[in-house]
Amino acid sequence: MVAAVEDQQNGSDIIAPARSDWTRAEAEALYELPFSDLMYQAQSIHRENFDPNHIEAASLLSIKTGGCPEDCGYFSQSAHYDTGVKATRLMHPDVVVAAARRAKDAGSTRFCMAAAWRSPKDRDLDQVCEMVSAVKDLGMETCVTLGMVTSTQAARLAGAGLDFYNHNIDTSPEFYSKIVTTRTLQDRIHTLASVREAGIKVCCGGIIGMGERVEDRLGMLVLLANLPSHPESVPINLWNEVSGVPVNDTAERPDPIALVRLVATARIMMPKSVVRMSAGRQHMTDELQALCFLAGANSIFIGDVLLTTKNPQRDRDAKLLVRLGIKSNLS
Ligand code: SAM
Ligand code: DTB
Repeated sequence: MVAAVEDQQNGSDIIAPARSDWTRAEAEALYELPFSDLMYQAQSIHRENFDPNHIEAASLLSIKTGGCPEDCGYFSQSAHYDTGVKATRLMHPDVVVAAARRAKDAGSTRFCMAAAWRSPKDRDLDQVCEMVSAVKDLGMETCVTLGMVTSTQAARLAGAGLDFYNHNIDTSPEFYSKIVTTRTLQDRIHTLASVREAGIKVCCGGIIGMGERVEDRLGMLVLLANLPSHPESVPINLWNEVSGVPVNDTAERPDPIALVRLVATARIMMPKSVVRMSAGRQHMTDELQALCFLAGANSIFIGDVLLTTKNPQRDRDAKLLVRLGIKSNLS
């Protein structure tokens, strides 16, 4: 067993420096610890870095839906597949700001605006910058996901006051090309570097439940944890079913305990990152969510829909957080 992991398993001496030199073997050794040891370490590291009784509530809005030219085998908005999702134009900034205000009133502190683009056109970016500034003026943190951006575009978003850019690596380097065929993992990493260079915080994670192996899930965590800086936000999405896309043929709902192990491993490998239980929570029991929070997840999306798929009802989330004594802006 890897020495650092062995030290941690032996008990009290928890080490939590932010490292960027994780090996797959170390990630696997953590993941395979006896459940109780893994949870103890994850919870200890979580407490060193965060209030364990607080969860961030974020909201999502699809500001431009459907017709995406990219071929991502999981995506309801890809123009390559007939999923029944209707394509729309970019929303007017006033409509976006009204939605952000409702999200804030419902308890969200972060507002994420998503557009189904391969990359934004400059004239679209003007409108997105206007949205970012206006949402920021409401006192919310802002996040956008617009596909690939150049350094110049990232600098413009930073100038508008953007806090976070969401751009996921989605899965392991080995599994990536089985899911996404129109852009490489290197393209993704290039955009992440442009966003960083502009001084915007990075939101980067992936999906589980597409038919990948546990090794792929851990490979994804190793790639995230070995980026030049850890992403400030790490969304973990459980694949939400979409009919008409290829992932339907390979998808397999992960064992709930395997999900908790993955969250705990992410918490240990990226001690200061906010780990979000992103898509797929409507398939999770309250007990499973509670275990994920105990393992170190500390962010959720609230609201009845994500982009095109369902999310738990706000009331169910509010009740669960109250039952767990977790503070958020929901109740
Ligand atoms: N065009 C943007 C881009 O290139 O990043 C946005 C893509 S999508 C809205 C953002 C992320 O949501 C994806 O990278 C994927 O991780 C997640 N996602 C998309 N569809 C999903 C689904 N059906 N279930 C779970 N996660 C999903
Ligand atoms: C992320 O990692 N998850 C969010 C956000 N980034 C943009 C998107 C989830 C989408 C779930 C599928 C849908 O509703 O269409």
